Amino acid sequence: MREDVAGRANVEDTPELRAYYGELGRLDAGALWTVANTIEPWEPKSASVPMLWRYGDLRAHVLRALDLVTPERAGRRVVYLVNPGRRDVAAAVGWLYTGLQVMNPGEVASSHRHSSSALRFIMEGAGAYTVVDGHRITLGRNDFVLTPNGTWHEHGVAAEGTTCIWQDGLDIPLVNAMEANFFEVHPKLVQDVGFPVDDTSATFAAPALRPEGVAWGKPHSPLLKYEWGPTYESLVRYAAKSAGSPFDGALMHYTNPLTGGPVMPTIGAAMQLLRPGEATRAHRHTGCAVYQVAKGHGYSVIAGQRFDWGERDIFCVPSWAWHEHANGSAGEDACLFQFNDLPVMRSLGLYREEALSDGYQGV
Ligand code: 1HN
Repeated sequence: MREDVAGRANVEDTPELRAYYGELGRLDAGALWTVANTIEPWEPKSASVPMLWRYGDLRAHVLRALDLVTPERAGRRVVYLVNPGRRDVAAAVGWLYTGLQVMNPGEVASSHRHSSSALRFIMEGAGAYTVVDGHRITLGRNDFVLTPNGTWHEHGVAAEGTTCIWQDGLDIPLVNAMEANFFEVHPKLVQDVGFPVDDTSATFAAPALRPEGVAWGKPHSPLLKYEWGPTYESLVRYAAKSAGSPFDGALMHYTNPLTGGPVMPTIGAAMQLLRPGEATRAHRHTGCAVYQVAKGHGYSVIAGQRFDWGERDIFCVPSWAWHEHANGSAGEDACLFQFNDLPVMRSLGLYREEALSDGYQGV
């Protein structure tokens, strides 16, 4: 504590002051100097703690929900992940929510829309699909799909598919904190599909090509699905020709193809590739992220704590926590998917980043 610094509160405790604080409290008021050092920390102090959720621990429990509840009764058949420091707001880290949703072939959850933005990252199974504002999107392993705020959406698994598990990511805690959340159920329960299947991919996923005559005024990406195949291929090509980032290896942000900006106004996402044996240097920044291991195994050091991860494990990095990542294999690359609140940090002018001078943290 540096309470004796000029400009920081440093007031003695006296019976007279204590009585004064009591009087202010009865008027629903308070003396700023009693809280100033707490509400104005020297630097961000995340209430979230670094966490790793092992898929091996969670998977059987996620599958058990299939027998316990129907999507109709549960609304969403989801096991959500809780940060011990953020239980009160149901966040996995910061103001971000995440959960694992499971569905059997032939099941569909009813259509709805809400003010929070959402995404899915497909973990296992075949035949999953999402319908977003009349666009039906087919989904495979490691595909990433958007359900931007305000869009009607529902998810299901085709009758000829297999049991599917995917990760949901939402900014629900953020939108609730902003007291701006609305939720509506679609009048039809399942919306009509109004476009050819996967039309947004055919229109907007061509590499560095922009279709003629497209008018798009919405704040989110018009491309709703980012497939694993081309994403991985792009990362491999990039990693072969560029050193990438000293802190992240070969990392590429998923973007709105029309603007180059983030996929949604409040949630950004990226996939990074760590080359065989690669260990990145430590940095920290404002903004937090939820990661899922899309490929390989390795470890991350987060705020001085080592977390060993394997495929499908989920971990989080709180705001302003030092972090570095390492591929645990000398022969295979490792890939980390992440979603984050960086668009919020950047658009509000709150983004700040710092490298650790020693390069690597002690554990
Ligand atoms: C939601 O709409 C979905 O659409 C999943 O599948 C999880 C968690 C909180 C609020 C809305 C979905 C959600 C959610």
